[in-house]
Amino acid sequence: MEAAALLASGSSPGSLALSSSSCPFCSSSSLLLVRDRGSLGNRSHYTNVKYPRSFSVRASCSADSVVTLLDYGAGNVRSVRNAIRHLGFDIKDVQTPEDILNAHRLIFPGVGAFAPAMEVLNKTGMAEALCSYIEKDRPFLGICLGLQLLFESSEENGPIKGLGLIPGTVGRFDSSNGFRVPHIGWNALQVTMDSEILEDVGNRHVYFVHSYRAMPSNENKEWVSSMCNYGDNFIASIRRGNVHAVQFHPEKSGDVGLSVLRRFLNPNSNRAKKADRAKASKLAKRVIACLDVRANDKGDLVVTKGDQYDVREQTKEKEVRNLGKPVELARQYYRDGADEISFLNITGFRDFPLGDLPMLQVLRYTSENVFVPLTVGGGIRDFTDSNGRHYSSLEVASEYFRSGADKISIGSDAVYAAEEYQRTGVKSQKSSLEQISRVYGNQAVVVSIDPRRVYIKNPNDVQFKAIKVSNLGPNGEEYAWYQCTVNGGREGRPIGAYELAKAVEELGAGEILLNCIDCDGQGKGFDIDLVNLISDAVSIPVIASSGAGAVGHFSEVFAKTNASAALAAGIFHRKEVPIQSVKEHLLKENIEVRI
Ligand code: 1PR
Repeated sequence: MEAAALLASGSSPGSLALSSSSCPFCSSSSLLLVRDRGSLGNRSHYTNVKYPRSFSVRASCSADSVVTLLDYGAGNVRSVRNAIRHLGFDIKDVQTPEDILNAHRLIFPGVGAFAPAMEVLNKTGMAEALCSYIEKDRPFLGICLGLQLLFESSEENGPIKGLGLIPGTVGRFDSSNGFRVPHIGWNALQVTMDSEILEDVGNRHVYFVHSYRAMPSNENKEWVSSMCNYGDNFIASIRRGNVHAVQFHPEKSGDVGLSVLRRFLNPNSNRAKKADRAKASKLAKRVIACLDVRANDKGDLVVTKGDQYDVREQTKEKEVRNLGKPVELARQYYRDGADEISFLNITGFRDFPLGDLPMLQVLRYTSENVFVPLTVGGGIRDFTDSNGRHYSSLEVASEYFRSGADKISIGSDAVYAAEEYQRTGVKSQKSSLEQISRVYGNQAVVVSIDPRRVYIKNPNDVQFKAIKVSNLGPNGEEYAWYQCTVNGGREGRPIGAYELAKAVEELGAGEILLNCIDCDGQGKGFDIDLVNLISDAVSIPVIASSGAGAVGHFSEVFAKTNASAALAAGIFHRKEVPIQSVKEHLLKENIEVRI
């Protein structure tokens, strides 16, 4: 019952938590229904927070404008709620099985892992109500795990019996053939059956994030409305009458995803189809905009950007560089076509992130109308405040998730966890990385690595993995190893980026954000040697970061390495290169991207 204990200590206001491994949006939440323990201790923190009007559900509304949401207590369905409200609908939460039976339309964004979800549904009588609702052909939309649960069984920690409405099983992706698991990113659908809700998808990508998938068979072919290919064909959506379910996340698939939701919520909506330039055929390479955020000397939260991690102006005053307001920039990048947005709270290592309400507010406001995945990092670790109150890293992460993050990114604390794992050879199960990935699923946990190049003459001079580098060192050195750092590059640690990447994959990381202090802010291109070293070492997706200065740097990193995504900051903030130009360049170079 480790997870239970964990959840009991890690839950926070109004949330329930469950052990998860299949879906990060579908994050958190417990079968144990841990409710409103006021985990922040100091609720008064929240009393002054003004939520925007759109967060409140209107009290009186007609049945036509109400959507019933089956959120069986799991953490982050905030994005689904935001998307529904953005489309002008009100939400009624399911409290009892009768609420399901009485729904006019029901959305089920399945949350967490298959087994605990089924346990909740069975214990609460919701399973029976769901089956009855669906068998009556009432309007239903399942999302991600909400699709998988309709099948007979899942191999996720199983076999575990599902609702059994659709013949077939749910199994894990096979990573042995070189496909990175989890399947994270924008992929293409092959539509196999008319389905109104998919009408605007056309040749465009939609966002997936999962390690398990339902397999097509002769027995379920009458249900399947689209497939997706990732190593093999899996079921991307089902449809029978008024019953729909999608494996992808419409609430995170930009405007095309919103149109899927809109068509489900309002089947009569007939929107003029936009000219479709897209030719989605496979998993796209992602272009990510990164916002390094910190308080400036006046105490305002600003987006900043350094040269090799130095974010202060080269003037007498040495002020923190101010490149804009986080929420505004994030919205801008969403409109410009960013596939994902990352916020890094770069002083999180010394400040307590839950004391940093502006950062949580940034997430809340951003997630209201930015419908692509949001990652947040900085300061995710255990913390004891000045009153002696202990906060677990899981509480910190939970607060980020609840505020709108889809993934959290761990920097310094992952380095300490990897060092300990290397030293002892034992997974302590206690590190922030292990705890958060156990509860929220590894798809929700990114490890951000901040390595610095250390040139050496001979690869045998160090105990770390060293490689021959493309550009010689200052004294003609042909080799280098990449030393990991913590606290924003301030302290070098006795572990290499290669060793760290392998260790954090084993400890439960779902993705690696690979920075490079030498290249950061230099605009001379990504460190191709480093990206190859790390992306060949692990089977989880790697995001190349640091050094983008021109569109050609993006095509170079995708052509020469196995990176799944490329992240940039400075060129976007300084408006040197719009995201759209990066995408158009990549398309010209025959690199598939989402447009
Ligand atoms: O250690 O868990 O508190 O996390 C701190 C996080 O903040 C880490 O992800 C770390 O990378 C980040 N960070 C800490 N200090 C700085 C700094 O700049 N002084 N920013 C910092 C790191 C790196 C990138 C950047 C790219 C692209 N920023 O994310 O955006 O290098 O830049 P470019 O395209 O302009 O070259 P913890």
